[in-house]
Amino acid sequence: MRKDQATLTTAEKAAFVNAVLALKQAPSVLHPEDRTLSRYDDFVEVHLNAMMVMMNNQPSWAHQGPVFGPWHRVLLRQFELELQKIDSQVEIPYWDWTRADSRSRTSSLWQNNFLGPDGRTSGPQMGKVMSGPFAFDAGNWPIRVKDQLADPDYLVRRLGRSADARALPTTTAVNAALALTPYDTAPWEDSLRDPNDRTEWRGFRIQLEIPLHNLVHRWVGGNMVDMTSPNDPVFWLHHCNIDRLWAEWQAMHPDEDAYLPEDGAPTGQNLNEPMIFNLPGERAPWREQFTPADVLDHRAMGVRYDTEPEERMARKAKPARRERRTLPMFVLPSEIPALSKKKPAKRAGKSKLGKKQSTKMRKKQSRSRR
Ligand code: CU1
Ligand code: CU1
Repeated sequence: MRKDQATLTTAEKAAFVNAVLALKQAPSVLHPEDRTLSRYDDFVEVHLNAMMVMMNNQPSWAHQGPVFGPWHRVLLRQFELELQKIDSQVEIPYWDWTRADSRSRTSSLWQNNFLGPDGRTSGPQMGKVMSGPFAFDAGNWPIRVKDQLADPDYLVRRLGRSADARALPTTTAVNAALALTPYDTAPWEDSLRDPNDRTEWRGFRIQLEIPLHNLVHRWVGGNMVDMTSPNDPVFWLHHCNIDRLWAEWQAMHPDEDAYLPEDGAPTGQNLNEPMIFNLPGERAPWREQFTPADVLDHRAMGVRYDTEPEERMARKAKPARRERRTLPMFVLPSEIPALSKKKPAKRAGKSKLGKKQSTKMRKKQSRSRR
């Protein structure tokens, strides 16, 4: 089950970090001939390619259109499956940036036992992350896939220091987005929308991607504002939260189409068309193909969030803590009914009829839960 990063134990944090570091050592599938590139770098490259097409005035495979939700859901799940090949217990935690304890540049997320801190705030190599597992100088996190060849080899962060992103999105903003329907609206490409026509910008996906998701990329800054943003491992925790919010929206609006459109969107963005993860003729990052329709039910993909009603219910159903009773000192078996041979006295109200009724009620309850 995917959990809130703020609730992870030290051991869970270490397991996640270690799996990520191991993936940065694993051989690349996209470029098996290049020993400097890793399986982790494959994911960075896929994201870079998905954004790069926009430079040629073509729709992104993943952004500024309806496919934003399902495309990142696939990327996230494929990444998680890679981590689980290394450590089967690891799941991607989500970063709920609306939580009071998760909104500052000194939150537990940014400590050296997790993702490491903000970058340098002055001097040469501004923004360079100097400590933690992903600091360049620690030796395990060279940046290999870059937007520009001249970009630094080290991880860069500027937490909350960009003038246009001083604060992370609020609960109010999240709730406002979650209330919006439908999932997305025509013309299905943000670049084709009239910037002055509000009715063209009212879908949930637009509000999720632009004010919420984009603001978080900007707040982190550095590598997170590049096309190669997955170079900062916080990318996965951020997108895990975005994915969780999409799932929450689906649960809140069961009568809405979980995804739109069926057709009329750019190639790879229609409900039953395979999404795009590589250029034609180039190596695919994984064998399977996925349409948006394939990934609308995250639970069918093996993904659970600790905030889902089903998971909350399962936790509640666990036996409650027992009330402590006072036992005599040096208690003897005869003083404990379960240990004595005497049959326990029948208690009032536990007649056969009562039992039947309660079973019936339980059945009814479990049925309505589905
Ligand atoms: Cu993205
Ligand atoms: Cu993103």
